[in-house]
Amino acid sequence: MDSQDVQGVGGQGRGEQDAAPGPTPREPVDVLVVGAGFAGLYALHRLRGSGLTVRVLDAPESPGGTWAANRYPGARCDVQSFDYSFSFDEALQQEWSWSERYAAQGEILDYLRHVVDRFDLARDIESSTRVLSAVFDQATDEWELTTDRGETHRSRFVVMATGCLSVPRPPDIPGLGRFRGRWVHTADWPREGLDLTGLRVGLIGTGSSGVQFATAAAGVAGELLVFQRSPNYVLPAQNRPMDPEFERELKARYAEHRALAKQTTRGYPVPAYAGQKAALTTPAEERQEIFEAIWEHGGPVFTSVFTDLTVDEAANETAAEFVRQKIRQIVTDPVTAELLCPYDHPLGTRRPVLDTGYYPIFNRDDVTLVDVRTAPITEITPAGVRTTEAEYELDVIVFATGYDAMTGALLAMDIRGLDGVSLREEWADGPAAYLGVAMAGFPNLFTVTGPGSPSVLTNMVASIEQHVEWISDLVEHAHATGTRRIEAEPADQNRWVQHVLDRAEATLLPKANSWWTGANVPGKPRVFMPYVGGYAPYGQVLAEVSRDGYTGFSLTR
Ligand code: N01
Repeated sequence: MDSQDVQGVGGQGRGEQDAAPGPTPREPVDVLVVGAGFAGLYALHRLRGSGLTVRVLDAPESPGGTWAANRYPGARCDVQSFDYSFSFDEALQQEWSWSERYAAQGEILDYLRHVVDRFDLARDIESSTRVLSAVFDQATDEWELTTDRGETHRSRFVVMATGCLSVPRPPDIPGLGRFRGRWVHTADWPREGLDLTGLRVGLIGTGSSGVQFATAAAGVAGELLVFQRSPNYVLPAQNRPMDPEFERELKARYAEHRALAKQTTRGYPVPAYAGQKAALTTPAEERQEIFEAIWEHGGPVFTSVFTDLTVDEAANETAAEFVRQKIRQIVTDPVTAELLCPYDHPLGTRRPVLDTGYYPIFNRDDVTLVDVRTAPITEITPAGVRTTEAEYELDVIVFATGYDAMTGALLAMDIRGLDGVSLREEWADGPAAYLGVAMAGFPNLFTVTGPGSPSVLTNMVASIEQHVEWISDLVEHAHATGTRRIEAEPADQNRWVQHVLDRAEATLLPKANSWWTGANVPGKPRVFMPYVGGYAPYGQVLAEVSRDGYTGFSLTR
């Protein structure tokens, strides 16, 4: 989406106006997969490897999911490259080399293109094909998906690999249509690029996307104005070029490293000293040393360094104040430094933001922090942004305003299960899914990293592999046993949903207004969506469910 294509945000593609009257039915397949990011690509490879016929339908013009969409300057992953990559194929992980500790967007997209070629995936992927609806046919126990190409696709099983952060939130500020300059959303950066050299650029949004963009744009833009509503705790990634010696050593024991990752709560190992002690019972001097060590180590593991940071507000405050002290040390203007300090939520209750030099940009003369909490933005004017206090003239406005996360992509489609019941209605008060992978009343349909699974709290690639493998095993089992219908039991689903809520409530995580709770989207039910139980413990639950004959599911032949 950019100023020339406002419609792109919010799940609408080329639109129904292109659709020929009367959809054309396509040859049925065993499994339809929706989405061709990490999840869809692996689902295709894995299911095809079981001898099933699989077709992937994907709205963008080429595969890559979030890494094809987020082409904004500075876009980079906040999980280390050698962890944020597929582990299912030893040869793949041996042959691929990451150039940095944290991979930039372009490199991850190159990796995914390599995966597509290496496993000959392209022949079963239909790009530029947006699924508009999915309807369960009770007579045949099959799904029928209708696309914006005016075609219908049928299969017994459907895997929704639609991503947790794939529906950008459109800017909801009045007046945008009148803006004379150019505006863009970070999640839909122009493919041809956008030269910001010398321009007056305004950035709205200071989450992960905004922070990365600001860091990259400072010094390129003639002037950068960062409109900040809520400060976040921005932690250092400590990114660096990949050390060839480290890479050699890691690759020599890659399988062992992955096996260790499978036993962790995050889906990747953390330093040995992390998670050993409680902050409140550790003497202040030692606590400070441990915070310093993990700050130097870098990465999102900061929030796991003590056992009590996410469950005890006083413990959390020790970490929060450590970060505020760092901000005050880095940012020389005390007023700006104080504005950048978060006080309104405990550290880690919103997704931690990782940076590669964010706070120092505020020491530059050409970067200004505009506090839009005390003086909110009222409108976009033809010249720029107006707040309750001033008007700021701009050539470009960059919106890093986030996503309708976790449920947005699923609910953008009209999904109808048994008796025509719609998922939108079922989820009107918040998402409910058994194990975060299947919904009662929607047989044979599975979600990869859906709400109620650890997903966004973990290394997404590890969680994707975990889900794809489990779903594939179930589909293979069904195929082998002539099972026509797999359905989550409502009682088991209710128990799981309650368990997910109880586990979240035992932590500080639901306390903040975050996209984890849906609080960033007006009108969205406020429910803490991911499962805080952790990657490995959740994996054990999945393993027990399948070992015991798929408890909580009814399997009908
Ligand atoms: O989105 P966000 P994001 N006026 O929702 C502000 C992943 N990710 O795209 O906090 C003014 O976090 C809003 O302000 P407030 C990662 O999981 C990963 O940055 O609501 N401001 C907030 O500052 C991440 O968490 C990577 O007060 C407005 C911002 O917009 C997730 O994606 C990189 C506003 C939205 O922040 C989402 O991150 C990028 C308004 N009207 C993303 N409306 C990496 O791997 C919204 N805001 C590193």
